[in-house]
Amino acid sequence: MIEILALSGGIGGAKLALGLDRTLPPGALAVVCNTGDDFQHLGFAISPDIDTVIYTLAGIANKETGWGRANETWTFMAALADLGGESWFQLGDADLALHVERTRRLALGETLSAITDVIRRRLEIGSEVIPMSDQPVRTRVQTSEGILPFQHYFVKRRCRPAVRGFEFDGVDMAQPAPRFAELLTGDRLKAVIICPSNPFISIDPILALPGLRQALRNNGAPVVAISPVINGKAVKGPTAKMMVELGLPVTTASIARHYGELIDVLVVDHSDDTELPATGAQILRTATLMHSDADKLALAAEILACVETLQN
Ligand code: FO1
Repeated sequence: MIEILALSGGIGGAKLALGLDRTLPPGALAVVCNTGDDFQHLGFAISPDIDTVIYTLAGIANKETGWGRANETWTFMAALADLGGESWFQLGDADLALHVERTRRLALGETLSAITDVIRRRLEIGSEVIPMSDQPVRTRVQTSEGILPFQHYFVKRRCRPAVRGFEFDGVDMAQPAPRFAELLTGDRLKAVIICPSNPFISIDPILALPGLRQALRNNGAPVVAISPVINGKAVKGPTAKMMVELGLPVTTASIARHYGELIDVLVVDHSDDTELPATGAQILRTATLMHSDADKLALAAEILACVETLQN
């Protein structure tokens, strides 16, 4: 029975999802994945954050890049490039199979939730992996070069354009995925964990779903967020650059303010001595940097121990 609901984007979030998956018994964890990064490319339906979580929990993720599969081959991409095809978004040969199969099933009318569940079971993942919505939500980045589709900003332009803001196209017409909504309206959750993904591009699309914040409040389960910023630096990706461009100090205090009253606990690294605003959130200080699998397990254990104390 699901007792921990984790909200995750790609790389950073998937690391904690792995720690939780390996610490909790099968069936206790559900990971809700951002789909704002999804896009149609070369005729395929691509869901990068779902795939990063799935490959990570299945133990077949590419540890160097953080996305795609380990031990990948690139015959398809090389042949495509030779033909003058679009090769800016790298699709490995084995990774390609997932995009082909997802696209086939979507064309048959299956939902992204159903397809994702078939795939995670096929890869023997014990935890549930759930898209945030079965309806399309597309993050677009307002930049100094105009409004860019997410993957054009993130991959094609390598996050270079200065960020002004974000749009989550379609979010107002989207619903939380049925299983996501079911877990939020149930009374079994011990906690909702906001993984250390980029708050702006990975977590905010999920929180922007109609009624989501209210559903979190109504559920009553404590919301625990892990800061993706440590001592003025972002652990991964463009988070720090984005915060500077958005005029936000690159500090855990900005993260605390960003999540505000939504969270009950903010998890901050031992080494971070930032003065934190009084948002009402409890502060849990521990080691939040995850390099090794042992780090991921240790952080998951710390968070779950904290959750237990909140139950009493
Ligand atoms: N990120 C890159 O920087 N370059 C790529 O060529 C690339 C390909 C790719 C293929 C499949 C996939 O699931 C993810 C991929 N990513 C790539 C990462 C992706 O852009 C990001 O993981 C998310 O969208 C942000 O978390």
